[in-house]
Amino acid sequence: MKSKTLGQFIIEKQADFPFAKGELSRLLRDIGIAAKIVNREVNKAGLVEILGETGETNIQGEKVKKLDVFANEQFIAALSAGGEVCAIASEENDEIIPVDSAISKNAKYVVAMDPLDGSSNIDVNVSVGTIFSIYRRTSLSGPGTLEDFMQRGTEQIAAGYIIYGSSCMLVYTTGKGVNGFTLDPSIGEFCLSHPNMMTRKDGNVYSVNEGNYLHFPDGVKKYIKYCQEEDKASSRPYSSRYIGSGVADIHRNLIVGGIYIYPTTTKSPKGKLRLLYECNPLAFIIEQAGGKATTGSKRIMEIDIKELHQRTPLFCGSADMVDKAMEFMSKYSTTEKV
Ligand code: AHM
Ligand code: MG
Repeated sequence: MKSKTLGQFIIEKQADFPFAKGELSRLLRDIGIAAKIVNREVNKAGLVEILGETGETNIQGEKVKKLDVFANEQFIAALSAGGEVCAIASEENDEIIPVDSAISKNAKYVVAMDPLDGSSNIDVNVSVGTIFSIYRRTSLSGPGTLEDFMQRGTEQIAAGYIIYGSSCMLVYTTGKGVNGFTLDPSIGEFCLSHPNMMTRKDGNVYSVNEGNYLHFPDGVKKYIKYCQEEDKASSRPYSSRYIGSGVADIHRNLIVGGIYIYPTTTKSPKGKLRLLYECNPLAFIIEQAGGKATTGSKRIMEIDIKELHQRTPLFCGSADMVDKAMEFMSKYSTTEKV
């Protein structure tokens, strides 16, 4: 028997929201459609020279777009045309994009996204991803405003990511567990392949860019050394795995157990990753899968947001591993709390 498609699953789950009129379902469906288009382009990237600089012309005489620009445009187009969104925030755009059209007049939601995460991997045939986060608008009507995005991660209505990997997967949560769908290219549908994803309480993979070691807070340095120590009882040394695409690293750790850390560095004293469209959605998913996501001292989803592109350090993954890393942070990096 064929497994459930994303569309079937979304319709079935609508019963979980007795007062909802189907807008969120339609919004998730719109995201699924844009994801398929982006996946198609990612798959043929090397063939059509889409990797060239923005502004060049390809063999069809079309303007060549960089993949991240292409992905941004696809998601904006799908979300604007769907009519459920009154504003979009994107890593690619300095300001929010208000959606002002007849069909979005009664839109209840805003979407924050990183349309193509893992930019250093785009040109080298390594997994990249899309991250999205959905909030209910706080403004009353008309196109959405910046204020609509100034909500804590705990207010997210849904969040998810798409990983363009050896297969394409869409993973999302609406706060009732995490479900993963794999794109079946033969029918062009996302099919439920990973129902009720739960991460391990403990793991033995750590993911951090150790090239920045000298610039890490002492707590992180000591934790990395702890990961490398020999200790049979706790299966150490742990394995180090770092792809450099946050979605891919976190997806792997979600499945096998592990910790992902992007701490502050002397170069990025506030961390590198963005709270609104990278850390909050990933944190929502990880928590829903039984894991933890913190700054090293505080829960990510409870951070007050003051700027659209606000950065934060991120420690996330298996709960016991995050607790241990936080223990090291509080012992050795008390002055570096964010
Ligand atoms: P990006 O949004 O510019 O792609 O930056 C986010 C990415 C994450 O996907 C990844 O985990 C991290 O940055 C890698 O950074 P670094 O190359 O500094 O290790
Ligand atoms: Mg990113």
